[in-house]
Amino acid sequence: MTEEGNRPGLAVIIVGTDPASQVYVRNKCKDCEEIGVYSEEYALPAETSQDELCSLIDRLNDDSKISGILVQLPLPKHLDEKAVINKINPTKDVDAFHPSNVGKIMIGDYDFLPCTPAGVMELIAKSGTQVEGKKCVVVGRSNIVGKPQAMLLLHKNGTVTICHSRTKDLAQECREADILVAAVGKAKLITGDMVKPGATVIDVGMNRDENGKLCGDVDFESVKNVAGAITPVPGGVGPMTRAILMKNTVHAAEIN
Ligand code: L34
Repeated sequence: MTEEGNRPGLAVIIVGTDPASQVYVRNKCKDCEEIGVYSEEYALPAETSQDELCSLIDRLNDDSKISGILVQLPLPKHLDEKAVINKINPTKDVDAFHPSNVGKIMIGDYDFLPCTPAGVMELIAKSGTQVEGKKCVVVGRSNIVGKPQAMLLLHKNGTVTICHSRTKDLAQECREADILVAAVGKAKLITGDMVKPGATVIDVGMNRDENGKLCGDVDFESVKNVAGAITPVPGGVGPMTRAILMKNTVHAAEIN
């Protein structure tokens, strides 16, 4: 694509100095370098105003070097996340967070899939697990992971349950899952006694445990002996999320 004058380019915007977000953004830019994607990183101060952020997005929407635009979330509280996402040209929305892309995913007719849920589907497929007809339980209902995750599993003909903080008996719901996706953000919430023997367990969590160590929503030590397949944290869904981002960026260059 570069030789043909259509080198993919990604703009990554980070507002503020959250150390975890800084690591994720740095990794994304490194990934670009590794595969020959042009990248621009915008590290904006925490005090950045809505107008300043929106004018930057306007400028990137019009910049032909930039095929994908990613605004790292969460944003500082004074910024309106929805309005910011709405500003991104949907054909450059490599996160697939824009309402028009979310709607397209709902009807199964899309340009991009959101990076984390699509990465999870890839991990499930590569583990050799068929989704069709299986009981799939997604724990968590965020717009970024839980909801789109459930939709992608449904598209593959899974029978999908979404659990959340008001679910009556989480352990029982989880025990029925052939495929269990944990995306709540609570360290080691899912323990071995909550998992069906042989189940495929995907851990989307990115938490710190009591010793400050990176850990997922799944208690890996107790679940690994019960599950048929399990992803670790780190080294599981996170790197896969970044791989899908690269795929989406290349696709964005094709459609822009
Ligand atoms: N706009 N905001 C936007 N898009 C996204 O797709 C994200 N997300 C989530 C947070 N905010 C976002 C990410 O990129 C979470 N996330 C993400 C991506 C990659 C990794 C973690 C979170 C990752 O590479 N994790 C490494 C460990 C990194 C470390 O050492 O801290 C891993 O091996 O899991």
